[in-house]
Amino acid sequence: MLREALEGSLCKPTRQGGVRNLLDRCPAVAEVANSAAIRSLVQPVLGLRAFPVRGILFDKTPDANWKVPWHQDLTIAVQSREETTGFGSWTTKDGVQHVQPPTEILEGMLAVRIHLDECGADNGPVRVIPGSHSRGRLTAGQIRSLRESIPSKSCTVGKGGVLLMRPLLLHASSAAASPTHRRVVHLEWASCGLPNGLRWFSEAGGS
Ligand SMILES: O=C(O)CCC(=O)C(=O)O
Repeated sequence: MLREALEGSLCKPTRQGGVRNLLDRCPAVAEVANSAAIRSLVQPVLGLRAFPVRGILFDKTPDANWKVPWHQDLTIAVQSREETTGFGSWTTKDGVQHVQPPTEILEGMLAVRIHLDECGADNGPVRVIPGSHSRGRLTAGQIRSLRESIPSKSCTVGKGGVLLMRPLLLHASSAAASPTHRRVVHLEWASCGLPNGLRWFSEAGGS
């Protein structure tokens, strides 16, 4: 169902290899995000009140065989810009306001990555530094020293498999050695509302 829905025009990956705001653009993705199967993976980690807040489709193809350097996911999507203590680095992506929230909000989040295609060693899998998510927001120097001291793990996942990861987990990914399609529906979940009138951009349950 998800694969067919993503062939629809609003959900089709662009040449940059992805689609943002999937929870709003693609009802089938919102349905899967809210399904009992996905909730049963999220709730043991974030609790019963967790709700999905963002969906992104990532793909790697011969035309868009991208790579990303080591980083933590520090940005959330919100409905509008409300200057708030602890929130900074405001940006707009695809017309949607994004911001870096305080670390505690990121610590209460989880990403569920649903793999629509096989993602083996040659398909540009995500590589992670195990345990790095428990060290808060990292400086460039801390990222360098963690990379030197902890061996990375490559997260290969079979077709239909799901990978759970904390946004603060240090991660990177290489271009695919054999690019075909490597579609991943990346769903972010939160466990709390935002302060000062800020609202999650996709509000399938939160405020
Ligand atoms: O899917 C990938 O290869 C990388 C995704 C990523 O870097 C991210 O979610 O921040």
